[in-house]
Amino acid sequence: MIDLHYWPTPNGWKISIMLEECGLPYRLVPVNIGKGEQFAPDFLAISPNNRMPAIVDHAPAGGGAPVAVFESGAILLYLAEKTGRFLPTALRERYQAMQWLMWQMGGLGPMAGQNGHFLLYAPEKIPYAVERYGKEVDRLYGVLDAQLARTGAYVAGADYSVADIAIFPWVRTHRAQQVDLQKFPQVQRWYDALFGRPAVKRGLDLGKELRAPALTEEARKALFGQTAQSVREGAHKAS
Ligand SMILES: N[C@@H](CCC(=O)N[C@@H](CS)C(=O)NCC(=O)O)C(=O)O
Repeated sequence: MIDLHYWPTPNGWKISIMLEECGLPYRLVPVNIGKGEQFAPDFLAISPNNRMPAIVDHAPAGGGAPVAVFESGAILLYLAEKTGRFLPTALRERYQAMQWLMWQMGGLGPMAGQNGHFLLYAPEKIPYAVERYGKEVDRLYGVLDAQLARTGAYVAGADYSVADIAIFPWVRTHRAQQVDLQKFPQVQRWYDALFGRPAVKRGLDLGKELRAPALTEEARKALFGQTAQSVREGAHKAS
């Protein structure tokens, strides 16, 4: 059995989608990041970066002690290796999938995260930040569109892979990011194809009842004022 430490956000969806795609049994352990539960000592022992998702595999390959993994990209690779699914074995295809997974982890995810922050959550509009991240997200969608035109199928080639599973949840937020998919026809084609997958739907639905309708003052404090001190205290005393 796998424990999935999770909250329904784009980074969380990557793993709920992967688990559903692989048909692996798992148990949901909610981490309410708006209430500061990412600083609970038990959670930090698994995920020292105080971010979800994280997993604990109680039945790892080869037996032995449970294996804990944090960082969604590492979790996707772990689950792909465990199941032999969604990561090609041939050298060239494998590194296509790897590099687009890293592109998501180092590019699209962080940039879209900042874009969303300055569009939706910043207490005042900061035009420079909105423009900076808006343009970068636009550029990244252009890169993705061109890649999908090259493959004519999935991000890393002919086969659906961990790269698609990592990228899709962030593209799911395109409206909030003020990205018009009509500008990116290949992304639109790919997005519609993935959205039609039952496992993707189940992954997106996991824990949707947990989502708060709006960002509360408590959540704002837990999420947006963190410093090294927050980590040292192991609690959301971030302000
Ligand atoms: N690079 C990390 C990012 C994870 C991440 O940013 N998770 C957010 C939710 S989408 C979180 O846990 N936020 C809690 C916080 O900011 O304290 C990954 O891909 O796993």
